[in-house]
Amino acid sequence: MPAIVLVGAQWGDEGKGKATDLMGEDVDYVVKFNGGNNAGHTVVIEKDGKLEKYALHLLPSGILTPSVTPIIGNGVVVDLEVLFEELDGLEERGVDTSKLLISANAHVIAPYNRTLDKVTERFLGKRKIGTTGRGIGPTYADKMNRVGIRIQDIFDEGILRQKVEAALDFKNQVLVKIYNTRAAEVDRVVEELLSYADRLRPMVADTALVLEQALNEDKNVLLEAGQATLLDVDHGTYPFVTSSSATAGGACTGSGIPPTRVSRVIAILKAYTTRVGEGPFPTELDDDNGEFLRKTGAEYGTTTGRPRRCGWLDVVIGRYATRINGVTDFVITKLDVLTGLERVPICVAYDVDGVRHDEMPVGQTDFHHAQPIYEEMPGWWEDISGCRTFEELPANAQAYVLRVEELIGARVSAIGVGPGRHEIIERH
Ligand code: 2SA
Ligand code: GDP
Ligand code: MG
Repeated sequence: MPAIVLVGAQWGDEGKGKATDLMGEDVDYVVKFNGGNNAGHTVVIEKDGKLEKYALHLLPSGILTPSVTPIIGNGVVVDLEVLFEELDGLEERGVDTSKLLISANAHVIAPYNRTLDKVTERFLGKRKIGTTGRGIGPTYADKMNRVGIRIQDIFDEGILRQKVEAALDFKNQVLVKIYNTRAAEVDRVVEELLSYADRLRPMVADTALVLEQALNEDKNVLLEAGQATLLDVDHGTYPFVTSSSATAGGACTGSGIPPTRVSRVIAILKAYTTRVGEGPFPTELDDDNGEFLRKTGAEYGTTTGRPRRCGWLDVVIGRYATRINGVTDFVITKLDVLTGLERVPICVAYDVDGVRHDEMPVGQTDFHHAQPIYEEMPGWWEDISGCRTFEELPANAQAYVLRVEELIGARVSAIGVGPGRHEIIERH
């Protein structure tokens, strides 16, 4: 059985967690392949007639489904303190987390990289990226610089010490001389990381091999992205991006599954657009409509609680996501949030200094200047949260989805009409 990849089409928070959780019922393995605890996936589950909300940061959303084996792939950066906090939190709520596997090659977010992330942002001032401050960027920088600490290093004190020394050699000069903060002490860092070794050991595996064997046994594997297409370090709005590969290509490098094994790429597209942190956002709304989307859609960061910037749907981005990820089908989420609007604008192209662009501009400067060109669709007022078939949706909501489908150039296989696990319309 081939693998399925699930990615975000915009700037994140499209509802990937809910989509993964829903698919969890049909898959055997859910693999997180990029990012770390900068991600925030909210999953709402009905348990004994009550709605229960789970906010996951580092762990794959599939951990909430008992039959799933959740995997943290080699492309992920792991904050060990957060890992065990999150596992303890879930165990306390009765979730069995014993099946979790972690790649021996995943990198560890060392405490000094959390510090560096925060002080660098402060140092950048107006030029900051608006990171989540979790140490993600500095940890990926260490990985590329070949001074990173990997999960497997935690089990060899001698190697760990050498690596921490190598990493801190230069960093401490930066911390002290440039950022005017305290130096990190090798002994302290080593001691902290070693303290996790015993609990970590049984979870660590050659996860690429585990997945190869699973695929050979016809198991279903879902590769779940953190962040999204426009936050991808190569294909996003650089430098206002995260530091990992959040697009479909990253699913292979971040898990060790070869491209020939992937048969389907699902992209999650929110019915409007949000962004957290700095960077260009052509359809951003600084008016009552923006406030309406933020309030109705509860658009606040799952990890940091930051209010998300909100704007209308941008299908130039949708088309770009289709192309970069090779999307086979889209899940449109939060269609219910658009209920009650007189007209629903869709950005179909950009005006860049008087020139029309139907595709993402080649240069980032042009993207910063892009003015949205809108097409307006008639709105609907009916509560759609109870709809379970496409035909039950009001005619104007159906027309909106069909127009988006036409504009993004890929099939819409499901539509989210509420946060709950089963508030979804599947189209066959
Ligand atoms: P980082 O911390 O180095 O990855 O930040 C770099 C940029 O990536 C953005 N980013 C995100 N954008 C949306 N959602 C994210 N996850 C959380 C959530 C965010 C939160 O799901 O709500 O709670 O604030 C996420 N993670 C990273 C970030 O805003 C920077 O623009
Ligand atoms: P992720 O990072 O892509 O997993 O998304 P987040 O969990 O950060 O943000 C998506 C939010 O939207 C969560 O609070 C979900 O519970 C919620 N959500 C997901 N799908 C829907 C939907 O169809 N309708 C509504 N109203 N909320 C949804
Ligand atoms: Mg999120």
